[in-house]
Amino acid sequence: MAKTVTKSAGKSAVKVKPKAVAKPAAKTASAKPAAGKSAPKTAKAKPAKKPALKLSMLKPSVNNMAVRVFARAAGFDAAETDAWGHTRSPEYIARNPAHLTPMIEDKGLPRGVLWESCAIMQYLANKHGLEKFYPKAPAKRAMVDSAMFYLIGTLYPYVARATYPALGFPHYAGEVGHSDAHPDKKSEAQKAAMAAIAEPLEVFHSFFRDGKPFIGGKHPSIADIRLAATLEFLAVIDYALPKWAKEYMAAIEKKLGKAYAEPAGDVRGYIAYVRSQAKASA
Ligand SMILES: N[C@@H](CCC(=O)N[C@@H](CS)C(=O)NCC(=O)O)C(=O)O
Repeated sequence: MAKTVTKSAGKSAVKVKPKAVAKPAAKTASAKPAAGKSAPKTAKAKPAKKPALKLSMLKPSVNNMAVRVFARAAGFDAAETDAWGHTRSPEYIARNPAHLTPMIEDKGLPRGVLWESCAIMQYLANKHGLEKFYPKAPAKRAMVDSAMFYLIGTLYPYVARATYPALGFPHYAGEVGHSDAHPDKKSEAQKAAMAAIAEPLEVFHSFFRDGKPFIGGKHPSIADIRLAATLEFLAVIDYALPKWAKEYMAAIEKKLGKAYAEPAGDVRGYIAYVRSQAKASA
């Protein structure tokens, strides 16, 4: 497996507050100040160590892009393993029977690994106190959760059905990819999914953002990262995004800088590649 160690949190990326920076629990438990008390001041405070993260990922995937953006924006020292071609190997399946990426490895987890992009971001934000990305107040947190569940359960299936055929993803667990229906029927289903995107997309704007720059308020939350990453795929079908969505994506990229642009570059590069292939064979 190819291993790439990413540089996390560039200049423009969000800095993790020292309080939020995690160290491996076993080593640091005794050094942790009591709740509510600040750490004793030392003459020369060492720069906070970035929390380590082991992530198996696929570069062309927006499910992966969400976690990769979050890891960089939150300042993790992320070691990324490119799992392309390995997700169905016996070794991978022994750890992750769902054979999915993104997947993190963490000794604190009951089974040592965790998949599902939103669950990964929720876990890391909880573990490291990253409230800027995932508010702690129950009502605010509920809105972020609702936006993410709505995305995974409603918007994403439409986006997948509309874009996966054009992206050349063979393993989509949906009717477009797997059914043995006539190609015309598949094309009809793809078009219907494309048409269905507009309604849930508008819900993110009118209900979840509700006049705020981001679902998270002034700062992008994990739901915003998940939404912006999802919308990246729509370029492959030349989907006409509404003006607000284009501005919203640009605002997230501006706010998160390299943390967003680098993983987005992998997705955009893949889209450019499949489009050039499609042109060449036309
Ligand atoms: N709902 C999941 C979707 C994960 C997913 O579909 N991952 C795909 C890449 S986009 C994958 O790893 N596929 C490899 C395989 O099934 O072997 C998430 O948000 O993480």
